[in-house]
Amino acid sequence: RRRVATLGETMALARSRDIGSLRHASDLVLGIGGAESNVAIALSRLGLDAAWLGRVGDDPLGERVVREVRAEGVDVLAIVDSGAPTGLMLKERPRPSSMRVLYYRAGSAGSRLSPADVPDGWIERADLLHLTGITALLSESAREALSVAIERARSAGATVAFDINYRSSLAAPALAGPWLRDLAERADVVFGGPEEFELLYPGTDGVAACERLLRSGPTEAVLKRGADGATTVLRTGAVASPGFVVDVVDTVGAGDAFVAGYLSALLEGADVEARLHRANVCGAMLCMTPGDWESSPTLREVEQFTASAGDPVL
Ligand code: KDG
Repeated sequence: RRRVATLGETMALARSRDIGSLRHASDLVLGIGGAESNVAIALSRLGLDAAWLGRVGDDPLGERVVREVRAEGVDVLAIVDSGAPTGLMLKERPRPSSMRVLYYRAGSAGSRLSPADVPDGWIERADLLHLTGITALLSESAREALSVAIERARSAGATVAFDINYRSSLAAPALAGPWLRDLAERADVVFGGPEEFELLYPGTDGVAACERLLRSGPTEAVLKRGADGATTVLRTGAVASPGFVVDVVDTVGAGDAFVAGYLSALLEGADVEARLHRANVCGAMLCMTPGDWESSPTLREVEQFTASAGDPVL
């Protein structure tokens, strides 16, 4: 089985069941979420060996993060940091169809990730290293950890995937743009929405920004357009694939499921069309329930969805 390694912050996640402001909500559901562990869980469900590394606080929420990710079959390397708490994310549902995310993560254990946290051999054993821009914006040491991880993966001959995953609440575009661009240019496969590729190369639109990126190192830029599907831009041209119409409950985490679908197919040696198809299925299925990773499908569920995807009620 192919192995994917990923590192980043996973937080406790409390989401409101009620519709309306958290000012009045009384019913919170506790879970966990983090872009990189969402991808690791999704990959594990799709039959790959997935490993996640991150810092958690020495507290019950940190224990919950570790338990939950491990329970999904992910090889977890958690560094317990007694000097800072596990980060927390709240999800508010202002209206039935909208979701608002609030972070309580400044100075969290997860943000204190550093290059020395990653043991010898941990990255070197992987066929693919997956990183996201969220971690890059958490702190200077976390950014440095990603930079060193890329260097190590490249010298071990592993493929490097990077999801730009820009969160404006973590850093302003003027700061984040150059940091994320530097990491993206050192990856092989880069994922992002049109605005995220434009953040790397201001003044260029989605596909043009992808083409610009491909001149700086990566061989594959995957443009995510949500329900409108996705396009992979290669040096030889672009391949587009349509999305699926589903009843959307919560889109948070759909990008991570999409990435996992794409990478799992890539590691199986599938062609670009098949990678995009599986990615779109995984992204669509993730939108159908409230959690950030819970409805990430297994291969069998991908097949079942594909078989019934023509059905407009899906
Ligand atoms: O991509 C989904 C993630 O954004 C979510 O699960 C939580 O990692 C997270 C973040 O930083 O927002």
